[in-house]
Amino acid sequence: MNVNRRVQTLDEFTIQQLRDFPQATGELSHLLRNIGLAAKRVNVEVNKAGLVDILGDAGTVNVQGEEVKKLDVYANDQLTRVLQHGIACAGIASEELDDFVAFDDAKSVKSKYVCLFDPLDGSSNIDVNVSIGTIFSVYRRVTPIGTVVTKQDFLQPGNQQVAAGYVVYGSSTMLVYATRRGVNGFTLDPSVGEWTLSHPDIKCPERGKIYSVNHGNFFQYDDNVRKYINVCQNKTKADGGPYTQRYIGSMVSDVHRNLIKGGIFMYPGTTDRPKGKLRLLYECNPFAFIMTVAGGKATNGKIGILDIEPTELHQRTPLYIGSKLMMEELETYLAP
Ligand code: AHM
Ligand code: MG
Repeated sequence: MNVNRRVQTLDEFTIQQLRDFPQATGELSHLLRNIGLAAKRVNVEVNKAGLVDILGDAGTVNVQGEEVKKLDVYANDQLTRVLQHGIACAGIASEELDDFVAFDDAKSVKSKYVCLFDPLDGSSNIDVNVSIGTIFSVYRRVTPIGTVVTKQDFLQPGNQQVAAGYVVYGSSTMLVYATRRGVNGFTLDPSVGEWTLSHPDIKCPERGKIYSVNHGNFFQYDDNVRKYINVCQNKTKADGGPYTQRYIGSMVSDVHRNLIKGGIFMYPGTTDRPKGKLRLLYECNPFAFIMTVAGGKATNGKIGILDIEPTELHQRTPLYIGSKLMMEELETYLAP
């Protein structure tokens, strides 16, 4: 039997990290483990999505007599539930919910973290079998431990994140998370249901050849963005090109690919939506944190995404994110 002893599970990896930091309490590892558990449950349902006509539509009752939930509602419930029943999370905010949820039981109020997430991003792609994902971010609460969390705990700038990550439900299912110490990727081994370290210490290449943007909106972008897109289209071998355009329309997959291969992803403001589409707290901040730890950059075109002071839970922002040197070139067009 070929036993590969170097393969580490998510639990082994986080325990190893704890050993290196004896002052750590293990709460963050616990929280990540809970998110990993919720993601495994979501993965099972995402894999059954194509059977919806057989198993029952959302809102109907399936053959087992259970009510069938929309997948994004299911994902939201799973994440909320595991975090509420865990010992490390004092409250959550979700793209799926209008307001944050404070966990007010005796255990939760003593927890030091809050978690924000987009439970199932890109869910409009489910019907056509395109990869979708879960995005999350973790902050240390700013209100005193022992009290019920308030909105203040959730409206923190991205540079205060303790950890952030995502799960991509793709040709394989992967969980990638970052702390200030690095970005690591774990692939779900379906035979044993374990997250297995497959992409240790991910670094985003300083330069890549991919640019990702919704070209359908081209004439709604401002002149500077259009000029930069033209630059991408006209790259030659001599200046690092030619570039290739890749846009799935599922942010987790688009940014994941660019993180690994090098590239740039843009969701600029449009005439209809000057602040773009993507949400600062649930989508942009976590990816900006991951990309920054991996050596890349993320801005709204004026300032770093991580430096934006949030004022609302669901605020949107233009987003430009990717390889460091490509971002630096883009910035010369955005702020000439
Ligand atoms: P959602 O949160 O409603 O799923 O929308 C977010 C998704 C992102 O995954 C993706 O990058 C973007 O919407 C695509 O938008 P568009 O179709 O406008 O290009
Ligand atoms: Mg989303």
